[in-house]
Amino acid sequence: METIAVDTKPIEGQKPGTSGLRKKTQVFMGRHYLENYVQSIFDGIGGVAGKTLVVGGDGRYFNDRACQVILRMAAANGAARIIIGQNAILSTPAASNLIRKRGTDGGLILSASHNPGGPNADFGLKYNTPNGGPAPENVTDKIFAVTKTITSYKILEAQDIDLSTIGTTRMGAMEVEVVDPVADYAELMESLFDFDAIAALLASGFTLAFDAMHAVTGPYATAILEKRLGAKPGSVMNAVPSPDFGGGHPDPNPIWAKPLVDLMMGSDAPDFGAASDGDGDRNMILGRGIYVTPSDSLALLAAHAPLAPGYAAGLKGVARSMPTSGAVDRVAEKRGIACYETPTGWKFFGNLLDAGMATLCGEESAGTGSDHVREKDGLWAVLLWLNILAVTRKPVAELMSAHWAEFGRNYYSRHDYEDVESDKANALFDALRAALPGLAGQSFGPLTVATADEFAYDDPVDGSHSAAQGLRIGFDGGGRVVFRLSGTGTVGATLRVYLEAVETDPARMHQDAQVALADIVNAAEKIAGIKAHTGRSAPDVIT
Ligand code: VG1
Ligand code: CO
Repeated sequence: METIAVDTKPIEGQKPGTSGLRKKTQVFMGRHYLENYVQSIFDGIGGVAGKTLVVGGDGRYFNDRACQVILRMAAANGAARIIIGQNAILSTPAASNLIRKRGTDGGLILSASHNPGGPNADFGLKYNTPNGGPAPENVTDKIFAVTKTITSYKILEAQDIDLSTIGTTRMGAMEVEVVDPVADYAELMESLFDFDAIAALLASGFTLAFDAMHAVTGPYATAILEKRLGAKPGSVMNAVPSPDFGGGHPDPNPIWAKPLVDLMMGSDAPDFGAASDGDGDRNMILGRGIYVTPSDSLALLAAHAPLAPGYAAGLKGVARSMPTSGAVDRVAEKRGIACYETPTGWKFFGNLLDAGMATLCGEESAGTGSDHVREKDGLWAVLLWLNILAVTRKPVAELMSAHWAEFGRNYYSRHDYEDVESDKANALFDALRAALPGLAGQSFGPLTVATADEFAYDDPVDGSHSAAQGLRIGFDGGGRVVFRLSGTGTVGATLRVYLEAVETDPARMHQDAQVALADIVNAAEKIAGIKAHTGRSAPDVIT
């Protein structure tokens, strides 16, 4: 086997966005593109000679081919060992766990998460650092810099490795260890939750439906929920991962997981419903007849987490991304624990978790997690919910009502405008940014602006500064609208409008969210001129 250096040119790179690099699959499959990006990662982290890396992905189209390329390049670059999931499969939280448990020099995760998969859909790749978390900006900046100057990459001339058989083989001088993708993760879950209590709940006739959305959590959920905890066979739906996720978007929200939502709202609804995304790091939670918003889920989990053995000592603190509702803030306030507000993207939670300042973290986009790994974790959230349900033996709807009665309710919704022409989206932001200083005190319908600013974050641990993280406008009474551009899309710009209204009157806590948010929606339109700028009359996706 011979290492060859291939001459190449800088790639039409992209500053890694919210989470790694996402591009059309055809771009990643294009001549030298994947290779250039992998070499840029290796060079950006100071080389991989003598290092051990975890590698795996969500099973989408090109996942297997890309992993073989990564193996040959890691070998050519002198890596000592690669730990890879069987058939190149690892959910994002399982990869994070392996990096931590095995003390590796980080890992490469192949996924475009909730983006669709297939030859004409999306692909993605990201590097996670030795703490198991997505690389922070100082690392992604270095990788990005290499993409602009790269002139060659190294690759071993070798045949594909058999990734279907568990065990250790070699590629050149590099060891390749193929591991069961589920085993270590399942063991971690069992160390955090009272599996006996959950099994007893399920044995008592409690029913659940878990929609794996044809994505990576299928094997994990089947092994843990059905085989280990005794949920009825078939409780896990769409359990076999497919390269194009059955043609859908593996995005666990009421739009893309509509069949599950319909089931949970119907007369035959099981007691509990959940769904997960492409790479297994996000979750949607439902009870019979109720959809729990991700922000509410985070707040409820924060309030009840000590019921689970892994959190019995209480929470050191909680953290949420800025656009996530303030529901968890009030739990933190009442419990007397710290609450941090970070920019969107899990990488910003890493330092807080490493420093022991926060135990639970969450995002409005259905990401919830804790200090057990350094990624958000869909199945973990489901198991924590089940642990809480097993202890309280109360229906989801009753738990939520009691939560709102105690803490107040934050009505919440996100309106997405997808594939907007970038110049139009930028024009909207430029105009809105310019208007921000004059907004305070102005009224829009019944709402008066209290504060208006552009969110920036100073990391309390390493002092790093992240600017331009979203435009936010707060109204008297606690309502809020946030405008942000997505960092994970692959075509045009996605405008996200985050809407929130606070309700403390128990008589008004059971309205439809879109109705409760109507004044905020109207104010958002008046303030930003979304229709005039984008030409759109309504959002593409409402969650
Ligand atoms: C979206 C979500 C964000 C999440 C990110 C990655 O980012 O809003 O909360 O962290 O996806 O999630 P953006 O920039 O498009 O708003 V995942 O499950 O793709 O790893
Ligand atoms: Co994801």
